[in-house]
Amino acid sequence: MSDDKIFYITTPIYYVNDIPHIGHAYTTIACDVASRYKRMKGYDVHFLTGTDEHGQKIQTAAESKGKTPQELVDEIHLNFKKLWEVLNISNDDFIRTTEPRHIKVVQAMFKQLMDQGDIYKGTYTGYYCVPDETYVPENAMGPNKTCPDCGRPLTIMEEESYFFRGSKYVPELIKFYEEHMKAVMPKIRYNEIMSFIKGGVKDQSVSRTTLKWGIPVPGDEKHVIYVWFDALINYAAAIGYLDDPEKFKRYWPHVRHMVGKDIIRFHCVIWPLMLIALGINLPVEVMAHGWWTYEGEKMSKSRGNVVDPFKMVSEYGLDPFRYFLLREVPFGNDGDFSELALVGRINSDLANDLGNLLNRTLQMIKSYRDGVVPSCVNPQSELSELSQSILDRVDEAMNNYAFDEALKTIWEFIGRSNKFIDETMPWKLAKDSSQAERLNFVLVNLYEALRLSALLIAPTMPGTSQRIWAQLGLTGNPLELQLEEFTWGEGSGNTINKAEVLFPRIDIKLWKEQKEKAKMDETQAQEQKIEHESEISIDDFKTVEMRVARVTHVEEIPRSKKLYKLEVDLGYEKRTVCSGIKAFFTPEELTGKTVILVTNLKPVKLCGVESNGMILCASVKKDGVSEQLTLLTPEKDIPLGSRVS
Ligand code: ME8
Repeated sequence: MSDDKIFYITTPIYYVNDIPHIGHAYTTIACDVASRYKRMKGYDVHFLTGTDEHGQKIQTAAESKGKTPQELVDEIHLNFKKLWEVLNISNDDFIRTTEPRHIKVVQAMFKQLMDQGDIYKGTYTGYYCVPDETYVPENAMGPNKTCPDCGRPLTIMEEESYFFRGSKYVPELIKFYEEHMKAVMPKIRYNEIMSFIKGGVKDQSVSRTTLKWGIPVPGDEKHVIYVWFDALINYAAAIGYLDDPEKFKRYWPHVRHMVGKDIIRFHCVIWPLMLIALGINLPVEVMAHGWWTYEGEKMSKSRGNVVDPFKMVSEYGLDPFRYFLLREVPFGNDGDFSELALVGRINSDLANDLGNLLNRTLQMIKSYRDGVVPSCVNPQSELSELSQSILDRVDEAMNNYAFDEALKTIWEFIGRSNKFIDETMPWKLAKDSSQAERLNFVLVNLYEALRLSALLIAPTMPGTSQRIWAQLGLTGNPLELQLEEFTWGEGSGNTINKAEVLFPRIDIKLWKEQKEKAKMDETQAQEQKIEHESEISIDDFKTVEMRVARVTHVEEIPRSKKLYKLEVDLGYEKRTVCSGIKAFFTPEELTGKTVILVTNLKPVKLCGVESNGMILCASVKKDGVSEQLTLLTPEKDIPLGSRVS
């Protein structure tokens, strides 16, 4: 295999302080499609993804969940692994920045830069965005000293810090970009980066003393390495920068980073400056994609409109979701995610164009030729001719990460093939025995068009490609074949399998009704959730006396379906209370439980029993009736009668 046929592609490594969302899915699917395509073009592909597990955000998220950062990352990184499984991602490796193989490379690189004088100690003062973990230059701040990216208020920070002398290498970086105009794509991002660099790049602060959760600076454990310095190195660490120089030598010269447009400065300025300083050559390409909004609005957790890829896949199927993400928006542009647009594409592109071509062709081969693909004297046609230029155009588009163009081109071929059926009218040919050869020719061409379409869609829709392949009566996995080896006409003699519907059409009217109903149910649920009581003062609250008590005895009340009669011990006195929790506990389960009792409620008579207090429970109610219920109990042992406040 020639050296040119090596393709090393990386996704950003994702922060594990959050659940995976459509942005993560998008980059990773794009890398997956590029990788699968290159494999089908005979490349030695290495596809890396992973998780970014250090830094303030993780530390804060762990604290808020009452876990150690390590516990949190061990748990949450699995969400990403699970998503890649669900999305059928063919990554060759998954790196976590908490792995020793990563940590040791980060420390080695830091040390090398320190030893050669490119990392030095200083003091840093600046406006800092805590959630984004980045200092914001004064000229880039938003109104009222807010973060230009997330809009949250900035904090002034001063700390001792190590600095990376990146400024020294700026002229070299400018020269590199002048000579490599495609090293940052698309063009708009290249221009953005060039003007940013030419505006001046300061030395970067690359350590923190304000947090603990990070990789220690070698020889100065008071500092941890800044999370971006740490994270970027994953790309080199994963392919054996220290441990496997052969592997590193093989893949590194061919590395391509795929990222969102928001993180290009890290990838196209800081990272290359680090690499120049370390004496490592620069990435071949950094490809930046745009951002998704949802139905016209910015996605955010507070709006509750973040698209959940797991949900999309379970509602619409995996391949339609993958297809939609790459077909809908030119890669590099921002895009709007709309479920209606997704449904539209399922019905038109997938069910109608692709599904019909397959169905009609298989039906005809079955009816007219007993399910066996006939032979014909010369299978060359306008379709076979078109197929050549389609392959070339798809290749060009894929080399430019123009996934939408590649798919449009494939669908042009599918559309042309459907038209070929209408023009040649095989149903007429079948009625005239003198047209048998012509009919063979038509059927062979349609079969070949499908065989090629299945191969071409395989990187984007691996499962669908495999299903078409099986229906065409072909064995093996189209993804393991080489596009170059495809020869028009080789399918003659194959026996097809039963035709099955690839993508059932979605009834838009019904779909809209169901969506409306689901929305109403959700709104109702929300409304139920936010039924608040009116505001009270702390003094009002203090009038409620609550104490720790133990349930010592439980009896049924013959006249009541809901109530138990409970004896409770407050340490200083015993009481009888009635509680409507019969549906949730047996008397045995309750006896011995430590509970919280409201002790100054006016006594009431319930089903003939006087109740002297109320046991606190948390419950989920529907239409006023508890569906789930749990007792509140103290977290640790504490004497009976202790006051709750
Ligand atoms: O930035 N549409 O991780 P991350 C499209 N750990 N893409 C989106 C998006 C949206 N609405 N929202 C986010 C990090 N993204 C760092 C990377 S790499 C050495 C370290 C994209 O989990 C965003 O553009 O915050 C970015 O490429 C990716 O999700 C990861 O974001």
